[in-house]
Amino acid sequence: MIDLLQVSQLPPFLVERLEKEFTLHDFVDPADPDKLLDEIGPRIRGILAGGMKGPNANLINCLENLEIISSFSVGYDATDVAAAQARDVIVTHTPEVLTGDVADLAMTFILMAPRRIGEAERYLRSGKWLGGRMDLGTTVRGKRLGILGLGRIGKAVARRAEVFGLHIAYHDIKPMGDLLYRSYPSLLDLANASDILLVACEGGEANRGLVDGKALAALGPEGFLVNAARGPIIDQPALISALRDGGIAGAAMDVFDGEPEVPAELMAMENVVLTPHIASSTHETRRAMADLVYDNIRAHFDGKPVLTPVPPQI
Ligand code: 8YV
Repeated sequence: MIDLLQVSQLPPFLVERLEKEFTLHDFVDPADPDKLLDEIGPRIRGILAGGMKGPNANLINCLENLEIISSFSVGYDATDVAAAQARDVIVTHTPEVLTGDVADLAMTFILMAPRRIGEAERYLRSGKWLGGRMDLGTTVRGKRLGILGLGRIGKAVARRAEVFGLHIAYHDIKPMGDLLYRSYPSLLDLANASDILLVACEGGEANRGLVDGKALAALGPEGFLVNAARGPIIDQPALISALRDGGIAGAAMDVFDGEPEVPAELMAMENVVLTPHIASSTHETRRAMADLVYDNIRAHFDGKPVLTPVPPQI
């Protein structure tokens, strides 16, 4: 059987399916990684990765017979794709199948933060309602939604937001062709012209800290920030300051810099919605992602083209 290295947690149903046809080696948290690699490294022909944990250049380059990395995620910033592709190692991911669920969560956030839904639930549960009505929220309809990164997920959120009567604009480094949405040449221009700023761009080093203190200041004291992409895209200390000092009105986030650790300051704030990276976490989507991870691996080792390769990065 072909040997695969599993570097990230995967759903049990995917592991079980793969184990019927491949030998899987658990490398999620190895006690002695060097010893294990000495033993099995030369046999490894594939890596199973995830959105938050993938192989770095060192690991990729020490596996001389590596042919493919299949990531259980649409985002591939955790894998050193450039290092893999430089060695002609194929990298695959799971686009499309999770777009709907991720967009649904982002749209939920766009409603939740201005309407103060998380805070309202805490208000009721803690018995505060008995002491009087909660403060007012903000209407979402008619507000300006700025989308940073108009890819598959950004577009899917835009379609949902149209139905809720939001005015949509975006900033993207890629030309988008003819769209009905207004394009802004920079994030600052977009943030200036937005009531709600949705982060929907790729993660990775190039975008680390992209949403910085200046962008948050441009969003302004009545603005809301929504992030269901990657935590490090936002300068987290700058966000905490802006939320604390009234620089922005509120935020809703599914991802964090350094997750699963979430800063205590954020946890203590009322004007934030926080979820534990659940955007794609539905039975249906996780099954579809697992099928795609399997299908990519199977296709490759059957000598067929993979279904969803990561585009060339170099
Ligand atoms: C997953 C993700 O939670 O697809 C992505 O990029 O971040 C999420 O769908 C993650 O990949 C699980 O490993």
